[in-house]
Amino acid sequence: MKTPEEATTLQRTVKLKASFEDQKPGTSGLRKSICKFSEPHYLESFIEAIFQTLPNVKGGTLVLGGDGRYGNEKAIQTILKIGAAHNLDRIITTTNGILSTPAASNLIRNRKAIGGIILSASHNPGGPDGDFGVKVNGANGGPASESLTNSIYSCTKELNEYIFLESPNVSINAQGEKPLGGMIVEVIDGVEDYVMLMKKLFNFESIKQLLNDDFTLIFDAMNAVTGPYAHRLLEQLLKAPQGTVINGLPLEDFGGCHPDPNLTYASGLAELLLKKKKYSFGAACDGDGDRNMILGKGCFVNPSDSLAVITANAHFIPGYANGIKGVARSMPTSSAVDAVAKDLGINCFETPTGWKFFGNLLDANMITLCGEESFGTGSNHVREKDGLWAVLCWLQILSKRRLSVAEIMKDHWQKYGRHYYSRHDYEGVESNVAIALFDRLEKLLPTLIGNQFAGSIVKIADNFAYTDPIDKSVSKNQGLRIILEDNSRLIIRMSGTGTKGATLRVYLESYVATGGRLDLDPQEALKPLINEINSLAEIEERTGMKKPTVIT
Ligand code: VG1
Ligand code: CO
Repeated sequence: MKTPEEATTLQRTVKLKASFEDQKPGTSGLRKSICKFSEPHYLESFIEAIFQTLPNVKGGTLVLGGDGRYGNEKAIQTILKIGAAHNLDRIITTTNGILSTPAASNLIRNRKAIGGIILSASHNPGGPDGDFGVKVNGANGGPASESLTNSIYSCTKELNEYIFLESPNVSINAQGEKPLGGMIVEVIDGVEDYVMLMKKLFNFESIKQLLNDDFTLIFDAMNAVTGPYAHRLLEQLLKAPQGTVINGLPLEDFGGCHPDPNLTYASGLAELLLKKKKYSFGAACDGDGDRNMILGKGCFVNPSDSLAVITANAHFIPGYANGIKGVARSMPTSSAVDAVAKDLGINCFETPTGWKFFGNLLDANMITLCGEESFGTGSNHVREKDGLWAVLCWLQILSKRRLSVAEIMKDHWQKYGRHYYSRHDYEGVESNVAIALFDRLEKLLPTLIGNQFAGSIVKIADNFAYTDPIDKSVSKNQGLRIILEDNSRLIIRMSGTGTKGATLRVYLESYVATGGRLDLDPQEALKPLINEINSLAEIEERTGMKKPTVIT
């Protein structure tokens, strides 16, 4: 390897100036097909824009890793060389570049880094035909704010060249410190710090006891990043039997699967718990480890309910035993947690979709727990949602309450009433079809107010806008909502993370108070809303799809 004096910083002229034009505003980073990322200078240009925009790059420390998908190590090498040319003091990466999103968030915070780059397209498929992504996190450990994201995007439009250090690759298959030009590449074990954090929050002894008793557990890492974390936490430290963690080796193509922990893409696990009723508890995480799905024997826990249950039972978890400051949920997430917050006498904030909107509330210590309907749950321990943390929350609650998951849910609904909830996703819709459907519906909204809708009357019909309580920034266009007098809610948004055509998401919620029917199938309970929105928005007519691609 060349010494700093010998190493040369090269400049390369960028030829793909306009290639980020179709970047969807609002996403904290870039998520595209691997094919797009393979275009010459594409990744390099985006990384250059990050280093030109992120504050304090010169002399700073950056955290870098990914979910192990196809292209992970190659991208790490590219970023190391561009980072060295930008005079970073240090890049902390992990052995073979494996680092989950919540673990990255923790490292950024622990090591006082200027931020991090996480190579992941989250729950999107990987491999040579799959997707790749670059997520940018700020110094608080959370996804880049909208303003930082927009500045990076603007920078890509102005770029004429990028710089990198000409040097051989740095070996990252073993821990240690290696110089790269004037920069240090520090390779660490990506699991260690995260495990230490979990030990601070949870009582491992009581979970161990639960697992020792008549309680069976299965965890599906979906061939993605959580494998090494789950092996260490569940099997080595909590002494769950070997084999508890399935699909525990991160694979470049996730074994050809779609690493999205929901009833469609984790159907094997769902079948084991829901149909075969084989285990007391089952869980899965997504590609980069920030999402979670919780299952009990014969019982699927809706993510919105999961947030509500964790909030109502937080006092059983040592890390939260002193009480919680407040909670937040994304707008399309059901109001189940609102009912718990009301009971606890704490604030409940409603934010737009995307974890970045929780950042300011967490930093200001206004909330302790937060979550999204899209299988995301988390707390102030990091600034990302955290899949394995949610699994440990449930195990801790179960270890104290000694009820089954189904009994916990029943008990919860008996106390707070039930927020029946479902999300219908229409994937791969032609973009202009989706846009036309959306625009037409938006224009119709004002005419709905005061009128009959699915057996109730429309109270609010608008496009959700959010004013951040801390920095007062306004985020408009966050989803169409129709709220009825009986507190039913219907939301329609377009996905910002899909990479093929447009994905239309329809969120449905209706509330049944204690005393009403609490044991219905959600699709049955929501039938009137489903029918009404389908005909109002002309979903089948316009998309040609008879049913949604994914029903949660
Ligand atoms: C989806 C979810 C959203 C989540 C985002 C990132 O976004 O709906 O709740 O924050 O993915 O999750 P969209 O725009 O496709 O609906 V992940 O696991 O990529 O960090
Ligand atoms: Co994810």
